[in-house]
Amino acid sequence: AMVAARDSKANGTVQQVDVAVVGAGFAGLYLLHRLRKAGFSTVALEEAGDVGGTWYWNRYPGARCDIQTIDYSYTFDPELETAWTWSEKYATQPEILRYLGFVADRYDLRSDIRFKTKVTEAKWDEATERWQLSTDSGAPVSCRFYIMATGCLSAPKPPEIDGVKDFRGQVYFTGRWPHGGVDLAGKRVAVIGTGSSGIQSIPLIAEQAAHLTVFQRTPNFALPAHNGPAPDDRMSLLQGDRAAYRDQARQSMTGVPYPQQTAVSWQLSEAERRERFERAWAAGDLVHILTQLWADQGSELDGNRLVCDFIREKISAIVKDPETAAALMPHDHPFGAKRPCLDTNYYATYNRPNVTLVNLRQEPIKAITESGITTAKRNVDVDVIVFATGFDAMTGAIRAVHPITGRGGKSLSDVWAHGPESYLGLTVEGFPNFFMITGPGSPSVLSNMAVSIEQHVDWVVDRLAQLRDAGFTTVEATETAQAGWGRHMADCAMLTLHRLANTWYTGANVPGKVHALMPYTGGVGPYRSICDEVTSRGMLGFKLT
Ligand code: FAD
Ligand code: N01
Repeated sequence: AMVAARDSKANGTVQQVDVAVVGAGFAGLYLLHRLRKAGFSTVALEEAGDVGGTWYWNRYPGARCDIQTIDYSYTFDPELETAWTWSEKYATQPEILRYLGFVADRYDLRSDIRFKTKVTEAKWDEATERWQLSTDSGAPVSCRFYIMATGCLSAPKPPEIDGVKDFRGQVYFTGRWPHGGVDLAGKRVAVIGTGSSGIQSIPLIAEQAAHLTVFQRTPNFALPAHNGPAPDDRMSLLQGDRAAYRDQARQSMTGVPYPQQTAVSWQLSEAERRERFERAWAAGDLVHILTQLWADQGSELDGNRLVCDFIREKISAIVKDPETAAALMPHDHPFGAKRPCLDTNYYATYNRPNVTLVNLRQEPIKAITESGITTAKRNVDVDVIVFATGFDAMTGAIRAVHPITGRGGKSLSDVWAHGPESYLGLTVEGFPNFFMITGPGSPSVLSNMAVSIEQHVDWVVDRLAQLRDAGFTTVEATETAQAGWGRHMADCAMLTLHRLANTWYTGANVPGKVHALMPYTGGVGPYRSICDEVTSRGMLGFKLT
C-alpha cells in the first residue's frame, strides 16, 4: 500500500481503497489495524509528520494524561498490554507518544499512513457510490467508506484577541508547541487560559520564567494528581483479573472501572462526607472524585455544591494571598459540568514571588500590543505569550474539511447549521458510508477516550465486514433514527448538570458557535448496549442497499 500511495502521488492518479481513514491518533491507528485484519484495503491520511494525534501536537511543559495511564491504553491485544509498561500513574506526553509509536511499529501501521497530508474536501459520488477525498498533497483518494478519526480536541481555537500580529515577542499555542521545546529561562511570560492545558503548564513555566503573568477569564476546579508510580490498589485490581477489569471499564459510566455510587449526599453525615472527600482528594484521581463521593453530585445542584465547597476550602488553604485565592475559586459552574483539571502544584504556584494572577473578570484584555498585553487597568510587558486557549472541540476538525458533500449535494455544515445532528454520534443521515469516531452525539470526551475509541472502532469495522459479507454496498442512518437520537440526547442531558455550564462541551468557548451539548451524557456502558442493540435488531435505524 505504501508503494501504491507513492505511485499515485507520482503520477497524479487517484488512490483507490475500500476505506479511507482521516487521522493517525489513538483512533486512526487502531482503525487501520482492525480494517486490515478484516481484509479491507485502506489508507490513513494525516496532517502531522508522524503518528500520535493529540500526543503529537500537545508538547507543552507538563503535558500528561489525566486518566490513569493503565486505563488510558489500548486493550484490544492482551500481548500488547504486557509488552508495554507505563512508568508513572499519569504518563507524560513524550511517553504516551512513544507508546503510540510503539503500537504503530508493532503492527506495521506507518506503511499505510500518508503523513503531511491534509484532507481538504470530501464528496459522495452517487453514481459510483464512493467518496472522493481531496488532499493538499499527493493523490486524491477514492473510497467506499470514509471514516473521520480526526479527534475531538485537535483544532486549536484562534486567539480572538486584537493585536496578536503587532506583538514583537514570541507567541506559542499549547496545542501546537514546537518540537524542540521553548527556552523560557529569564523571560517575562504571559499565559492566557486556565483550562487543563494552562493548569498543567503554568507550574513548570513559573519555574523557568523570570516572571509569569497568568490571565484568567474563568477559574476552573483543579485537583492534585499526586503523580508517582501507578497505585498499588489499582494495579492489583488490573493484574488480579485483567479481563474482568477491562470489562468493568467498558460497562462503566465513564470508561474507568469504578463501582456505581448509590448513597446520596443527604444520607451521609457531614463527617462522612468530609471523610469521603478527603480520601478522594488524597487519591489524586478525577474519576474517583467525579463518581465516588455521592450519587447526586453530578445530577443535583445541592449534592454538587457540597463538593464545590470542599474544593474551594482547599484552594483557600493553599493560596496565601486571600484576593488571589478568591479569584481562583470557581462559582459560575457546577463541579464536573466543565472538565475539571488535574494538576501538580497548580494552586501553590500562586504563592511564588514571580507569579501574578490577572483576573480578566475585573480587568478584561483590551488588546495585545507590540510589547505585551493591555487590560482595562494596566500594561503588562512580556517577552513571550502562551495561548492555552483551547479548541474548537468535537466538530472543529470535522467541519474544517469543507465541504463534506453528501447525497443530493447537501453539505454537512448546512445540515449542522443548528448544531451537530447524528445517529449515535457515528453517522449522519444523508451521508452514506460516512463514519465519525467519537463524534458529537457519542460519550467521547465525557469518558476515558481509549475505551470509547475502541468501542467505536470495533463497532464500525465489525459492521463494515458484516455488510460486505452480506453483499451490501451502502449504509445510511434514517431520518427517524437520527431525530430519535437527538431527542434521547436531549432527555439524557436534562438529567445531568452539564447543561448549566458554558463550556467547550456546549460550544460556548467559540464565538458564534451554535450552543448545544455535544457529547452523549447517558454513559459509556449504556451507550455500548444501545450500539449492540442496534446491531442485534438488524441494523435498527439504518438503511442498507
Ligand atoms: P487525535 O489524537 O486528536 O488525532 C486526530 C488526528 O487527525 C490528528 O493527528 C490530526 O492532525 C488529524 N487530522 C484532523 N483533521 C485532519 C484532516 N482534515 N486531514 C488530515 N489529518 C487530520 N483523553 C482521555 O481520555 N484521557 C486523557 O488523559 C486525555 N488527555 C488529553 C490531554 C490533552 C493535552 C488533550 C488535548 C486531550 C486529551 N485527551 C484525553 C483527549 C484526547 O484527544 C483523546 O484521548 C485521544 O488522544 C484522541 O485520539 P483521536 O485519534 O480520536 O484524535
Ligand atoms: O482548553 P479549555 P484546554 N481570552 O477550553 C481561556 C483536554 N486536555 O486546552 O473558560 C481569555 O479547557 C478559557 O477561558 P473561559 C481536556 O479534556 C486534557 O485547557 O472560556 N481567555 C479557558 O480558561 C480539556 O478540557 C489535559 O472563560 C480565553 C482556557 O482559555 C480540553 O482538552 C490537558 C480566551 C481554555 O481552556 C481542553 O483543554 C489539556 C480569550 N479570548 C487538555 N479564549 C489533561 O490534563 C479562551 N480562553 C489530560
